[in-house]
Amino acid sequence: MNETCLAAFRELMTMDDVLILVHRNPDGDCLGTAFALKRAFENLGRRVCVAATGTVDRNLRDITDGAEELKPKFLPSAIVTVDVATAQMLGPDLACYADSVDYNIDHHYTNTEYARNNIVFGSASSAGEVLFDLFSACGVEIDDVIAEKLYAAIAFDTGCFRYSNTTAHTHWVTSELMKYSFDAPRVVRKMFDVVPLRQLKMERAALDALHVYRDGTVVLLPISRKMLEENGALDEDVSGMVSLIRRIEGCVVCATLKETKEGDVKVSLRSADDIFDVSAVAAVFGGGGHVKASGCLIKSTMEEAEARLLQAIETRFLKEKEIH
Ligand SMILES: [Mn+2]
Repeated sequence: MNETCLAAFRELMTMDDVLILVHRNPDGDCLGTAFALKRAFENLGRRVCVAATGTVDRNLRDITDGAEELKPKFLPSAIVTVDVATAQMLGPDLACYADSVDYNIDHHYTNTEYARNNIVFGSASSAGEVLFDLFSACGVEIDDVIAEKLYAAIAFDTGCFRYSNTTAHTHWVTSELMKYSFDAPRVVRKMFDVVPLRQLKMERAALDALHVYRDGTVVLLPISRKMLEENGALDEDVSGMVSLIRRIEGCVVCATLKETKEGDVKVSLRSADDIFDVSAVAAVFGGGGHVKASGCLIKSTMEEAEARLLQAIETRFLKEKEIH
């Protein structure tokens, strides 16, 4: 943590009427981090609110204290983003704030530093881990509620401490958080394990439609609106499906291609290990993320999106061959 970042964070913690923004289609990390920061401001008697484009998935609503929609509630005097790599990631509902972000707290090494103050630590597992370090360094008091939200954030982005972004420091932070009083197994179970029956049925249908390429090293899963409708599934039911296909033996790169309500294709990319950088593939389509987990939006039909994605993956394979 360098002094410039700490000074910026200390300045943020003096603010009132704070608007905390997260990325579109919010995940457990951005929500856990945002609601931990919100609680810290509330403990100081400040007015604060969290806003997002899109709805909160059912399995993340414990973090948002039940809220399904997060809308700005007042004219802010300070705007802070958490876990937002680029201003575009704010999505259409929050695009009006894109040029006026005061503080940007993040852990994506692809962060474009679009704010007045950029507090970015690319080596951290999660935005939650960054916020814990900032709270500790600046003496912001942590309570049981903050500890639970930060735990949720870190557990989410590390896939319950299984991904390679989990470091010794991540475990140390988690160990500090677990000294507080909250039900950690429940947090994890709510986020990862509990699913409605329709989701399992949807998964069965999706697995029947897998597309396997390059001797099983590339696995693509197209999810059409028709497939969702036939199984009575919601968009949120398929948001974690890319992790399911990533488990397939021999798979190096995998992706889900989900047809959106608007008719575009939302792509979630994963690689099984560090030898393939999926963020480079996502970047071809204006997306981004991490080496092993990235996403992008392709404005085309499903068939065309799959063909273009496959081409980009092929090109990247050749590039990776040069590197390794
Ligand atoms: Mn994150």
